[in-house]
Amino acid sequence: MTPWWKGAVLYHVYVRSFYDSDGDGHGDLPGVQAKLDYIASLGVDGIWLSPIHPSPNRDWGYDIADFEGVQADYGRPEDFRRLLDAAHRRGLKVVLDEVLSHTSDEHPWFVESLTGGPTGPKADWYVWADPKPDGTAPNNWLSVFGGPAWAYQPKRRQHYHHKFLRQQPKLNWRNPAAREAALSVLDFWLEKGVDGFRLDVAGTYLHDADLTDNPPVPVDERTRLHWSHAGNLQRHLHDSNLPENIEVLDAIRRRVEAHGEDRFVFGEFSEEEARCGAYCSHEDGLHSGYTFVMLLARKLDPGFVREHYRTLSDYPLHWPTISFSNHDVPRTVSRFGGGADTPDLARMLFALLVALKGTTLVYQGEELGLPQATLTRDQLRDPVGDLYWPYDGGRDGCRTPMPWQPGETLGFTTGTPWLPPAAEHRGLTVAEQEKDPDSTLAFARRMIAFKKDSAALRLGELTFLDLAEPVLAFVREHAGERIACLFNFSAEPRFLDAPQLAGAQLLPVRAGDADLRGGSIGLSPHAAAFLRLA
Ligand code: TEU
Repeated sequence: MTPWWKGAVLYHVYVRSFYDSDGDGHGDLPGVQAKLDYIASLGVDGIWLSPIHPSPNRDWGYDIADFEGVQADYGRPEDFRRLLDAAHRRGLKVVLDEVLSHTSDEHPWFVESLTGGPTGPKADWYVWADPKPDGTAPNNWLSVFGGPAWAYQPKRRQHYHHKFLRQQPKLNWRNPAAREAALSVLDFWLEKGVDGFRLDVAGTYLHDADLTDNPPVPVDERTRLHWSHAGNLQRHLHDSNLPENIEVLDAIRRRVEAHGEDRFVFGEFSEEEARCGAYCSHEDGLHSGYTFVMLLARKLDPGFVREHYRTLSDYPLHWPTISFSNHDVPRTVSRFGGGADTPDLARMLFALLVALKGTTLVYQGEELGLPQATLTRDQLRDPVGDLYWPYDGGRDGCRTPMPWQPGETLGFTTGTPWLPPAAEHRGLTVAEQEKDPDSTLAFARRMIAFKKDSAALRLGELTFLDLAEPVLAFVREHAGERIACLFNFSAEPRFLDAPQLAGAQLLPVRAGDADLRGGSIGLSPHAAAFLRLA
């Protein structure tokens, strides 16, 4: 039987900014529950919740101090139970974000590892190393968030490794007891009935035991990288993305499947598609995964999408997860040069996201075609922006509150919002778009329903068609159903020869206009069109 997650659409809820049920200015679990009918109305198969556990919030929940608890800001454990039941009643799966590569420095494991000294019972639960003889850090590894990936602790006269903030010490997955403790977090939540996990930075569980230096990134490659901070000045070859990391992913998958074949586990990986392909195949590793390749793209380029799938096709058993937008990167419409006034672009990007082969991740607000929010220096809450402004504005511009209805806080809270509702989102609220059958929201619903109804779109193989660029075209095919998917990446109308489409039937689901005449087709600017092939 085909597992539910193959070709499913998951809605990514960034809890802190979704809906505030009690007026304290940030989103919470009862807030998510209050909006479940809206989520279900999109036609999605489930939700992925950003981390819900207690956290000192140095990195907004990605620094966890108690893996089995619920962040007090978000509610009580009963609130999670209610949300889970309410989601299940609506047929929605619930996937948790687990951050098992590192913990908060306030996690009792780390406190014990630090204070118990080099011989204590948890001494090796984190990656501790002596300074070099000259007193400097053990090697040249850099943190993704800038600066050295090592912090010196006088208590142990040693450094500990942190791939992100120094308040996010790396857990030592080479230590069997630490590994078992991390794996049992999965048991705990699966026993509570969750349907699966999104694993944060799943390529980073294992580090090179010899602590080999990382090589620098060649200068010409740096321009390709979106993040300007120091972590991207070297290739993370030895602190992460090790081939043997698959052995940990395998153990995770087995652990998850022990609770039922219907549980789903997918990972977040860095830019390396090939590694992601190797880490997640239907035989080994995780069920699925996604990289930052589509998330960092800034140019609408058919060649780019082709190349992404070409690399993945080296791993025929790999089932991709497709994500264009999340809480870490600028919102899609803005990244590709548009804004609130380019709904055509927003709809085409949404259509492409849903039509590509894989499990689809929709980030809250993507269905509304939201552009990136502009914030001032004093409004920033993300440590990355705070540290690197103005070179890197951080990630707050994609984390502003979900716009529900017109009004000062856009219906997000009755209190003072933790991040300002975006001026750019006025006029794009859920309430306003609900009234308009031509809105981006209405289109998003049609597009998801189309995927649900079409086995080709959900499960089909993807084959690119040779049409003149900048039109991207591919066929999705499954069990005799063949759907051609066409996307005009240009802001100009395009007329092209398309003998492959002669006799095809143009389907009513469409963004913009399409006109099929014999062996040629016309597409309006940023149109997305679908055709049933004989
Ligand atoms: O993000 C992974 C991450 O490392 C990204 O910062 C990525 O490397 C970069 O954008 C690509 O250049 C995850 C979470 O999604 C993020 O919110 C956390 O801050 C991070 O892990 C640490 O837990």
